[in-house]
Amino acid sequence: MESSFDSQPNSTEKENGDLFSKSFQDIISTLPKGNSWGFPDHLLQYHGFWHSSVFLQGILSAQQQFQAQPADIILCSAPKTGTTWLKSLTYATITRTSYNDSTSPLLSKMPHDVVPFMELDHAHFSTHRHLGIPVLATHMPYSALPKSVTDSGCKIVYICRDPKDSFVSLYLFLSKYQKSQNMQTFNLEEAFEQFCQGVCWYGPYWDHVLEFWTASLEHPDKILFLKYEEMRDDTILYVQRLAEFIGCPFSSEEEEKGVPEKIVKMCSFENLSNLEVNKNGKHRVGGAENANYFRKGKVGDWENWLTPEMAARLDQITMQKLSGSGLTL
Ligand code: PAP
Repeated sequence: MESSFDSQPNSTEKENGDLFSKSFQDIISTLPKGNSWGFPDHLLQYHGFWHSSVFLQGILSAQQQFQAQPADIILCSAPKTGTTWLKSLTYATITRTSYNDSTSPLLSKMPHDVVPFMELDHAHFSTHRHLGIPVLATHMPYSALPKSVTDSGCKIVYICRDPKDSFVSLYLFLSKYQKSQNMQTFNLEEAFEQFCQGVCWYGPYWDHVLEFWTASLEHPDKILFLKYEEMRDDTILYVQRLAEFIGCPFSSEEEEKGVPEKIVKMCSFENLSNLEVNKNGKHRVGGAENANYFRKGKVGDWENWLTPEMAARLDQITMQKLSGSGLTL
């Protein structure tokens, strides 16, 4: 299957890109700056959410140029909430008539390399849609999604996770990356403080979750809202729901043959994290090691990193922020 990652801009796209860069510089110079957890560039606050300048540029560009199609499926999430897993499950589900659990591209490619990331892969050259499959992913908040996504009525799948585990996962991912680049790592307590204040990539975390939660209540036929912990508990059930939601339910013959079980097994943490590509490969964007996207895959690993006081503080913020929403995390 062809991917669009190699796409090069044509000259008009390049000119548009140069003009865009100029107006982007004008915009970012006016934005509030926030702590960047030890990285050289400040996070920037745009319409209530914090972003690195690279991702913000991708967001603004996607808002201007990305044309969603009604058949698109957009996988949405805040960072470190189960994106890699959701990508693999959706990809395996949607391609199951072309591949099986011994021929799937997921066996030789990292999930991030089979499902493009809107902010980076499609923001600038959104006309290049040689995807083969209509699945894309983004970390954008609901309110930042390109208008064509909501207008086209395409399906959105959102995954969220206990903020304690998301924070720990994010902190350890970034520290590992910083070490690999010989950068000084950021202190856990300081990062925790920033996270609590909402200053983290695509944060405040709770606002990200709440926007999608509210939208999913308003448009249950268009937005499927998933929780990492519930999916860990009964992955087969949720893969069946996912398949139905995206319009390719498993037939009774497939169920009898155990197709959902095979997909779940292929996409399990144990299986994916032991594949050569995910053990020793590097992620195409920024050269992060693929292994860094597969750390533990457990529910409740925060217990090994946060003090009871830190956990209580995050729980308290979560309760306050989600109060009255009908959502618990
Ligand atoms: P991203 O935002 O950078 O794409 P994302 O995939 O959302 O990251 O989150 C990574 C977390 O998902 C890691 O959690 P941990 O740090 O607590 O271990 C990672 O281990 C976990 N993960 C990756 N693949 C799977 C999988 N197949 N099943 C369950 N969890 C997974």
